[in-house]
Amino acid sequence: MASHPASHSHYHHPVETDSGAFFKIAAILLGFLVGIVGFVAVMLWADARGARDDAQAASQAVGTPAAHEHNVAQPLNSFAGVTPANAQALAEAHKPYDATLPAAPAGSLAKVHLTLKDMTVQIAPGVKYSTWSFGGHGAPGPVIHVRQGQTVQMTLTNGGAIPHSIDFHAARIAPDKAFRDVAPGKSFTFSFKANDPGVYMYHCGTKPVLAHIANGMYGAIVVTPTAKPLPKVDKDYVLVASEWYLNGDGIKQPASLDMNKAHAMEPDWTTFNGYANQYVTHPLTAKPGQTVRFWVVAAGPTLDTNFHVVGTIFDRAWPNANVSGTPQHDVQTVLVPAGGGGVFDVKIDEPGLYPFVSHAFAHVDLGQVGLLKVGDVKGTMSH
Ligand SMILES: [Cu+2]
Repeated sequence: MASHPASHSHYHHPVETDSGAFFKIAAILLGFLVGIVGFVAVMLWADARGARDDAQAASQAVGTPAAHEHNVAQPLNSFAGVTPANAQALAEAHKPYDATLPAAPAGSLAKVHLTLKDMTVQIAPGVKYSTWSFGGHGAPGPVIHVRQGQTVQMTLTNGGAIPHSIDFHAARIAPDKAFRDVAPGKSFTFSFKANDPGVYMYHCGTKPVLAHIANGMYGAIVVTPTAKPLPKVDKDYVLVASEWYLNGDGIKQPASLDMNKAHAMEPDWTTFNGYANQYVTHPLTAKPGQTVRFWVVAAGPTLDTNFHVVGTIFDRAWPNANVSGTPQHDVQTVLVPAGGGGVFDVKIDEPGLYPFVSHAFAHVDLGQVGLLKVGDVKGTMSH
C-alpha cells in the first residue's frame, strides 16, 4: 500500500506534468527536424558541387585530353559479365579459336607474312570490340610454329590506319631496326634465327604499347626444341591469355579501349585466345591416358596468368617456357608472367571435364577459363 499514495499523487498533477512533457517532446522533434533539414541541405549542396565538378572535368577533358586521362579522378564503369540475353546461343554459335598447335614448316626457312587490319571482333558472347589485329582474324594473331634453328623471315604489311610494328620475344635482334614502325600501306621484312626454344609472345611495339597490345596486337610463337627434344605428347594446345578494357558494353555498338581502365588494371573481360569462356562451350579434348601439352603465353597487356588445371597436377612444367632446362614435376599452379610463357604437360587417366584456369579467380569470373574434356563425357562445369 505504500506505493499507492505515491503513484496516486502523480495522478493529481496530470495537466502540469503532461504539458511539460508535451513541450519537451515538441522541442526534441523540432530539433530533429532542424537536423534533417540541415542534412538534406548539405546533401543538396554536395550534389550540386559534384555536378559542377563533373561539368568541370568534362569541359577540361574536351580541351585537354592529358588532364582528363591523368589528373581527374573519376569512377571507372565496369562492363564485366555484361552480355545480351541470348548469350548462351551466341556462345554456342561462336567458332572457337583453334588452339591446336599447327605444324612447323619444312626446311631451314620459315616465311611468315602477317597483315595488320582494323576489325571488329567478339571477345565474349555478343560483346563487340574494335581491334587492331595481326593476321586478319582478331586477337590473338595466328600461332606461329617453327623449329629451333630455323630462320624466321617475317613480313609485316600494315593494312591499318596508323603505324604499327612487330616485336618477337623469340628473337635476339636490334629492336630499333627490326621492330620499327611500319606506316599504313607499307610492308617491311626482317629475319631472325630461332635459336632459343620455348613459347614466346609477339606483339606490336608501337607507342603507347599498352594501347596497341590492349587492342589485340599479340600472339604466340612456338619454337620447338631440336637440340634436346621434349618428351612426345599426344596433343599440343596453345593458349594466349589476355585482358580487355572496354569503354562500353560492346553490345549495341563495338567497344574500344578505355585507357583509364588499362592504367588502373581493371579489366572487363579476361580471355584465353581472345574470347571469354570459349572452351567451356567448346572444350578442348583428349582421350583418357593421353598426355596433353599446353603452350601458354600471357599477353597481358598487364596482368599475369596463374595457370592451373583443376583435378590434376602438372606431370611436367617448364616455368618461363625454359624448355632447354629441366622441368619441374608434380606442381599445381605456375605463374605465367605478362610478356612470358610456360609449357605444361598433363596425363589424365580418368574421363571427365577438367577446367583450366588462371587461378587468380577474378580472372575466372571475367572469362579466363576453359575445359579439357577427357573421354566421351557429357555435361559441362560451372567453373
Ligand atoms: Cu600496333
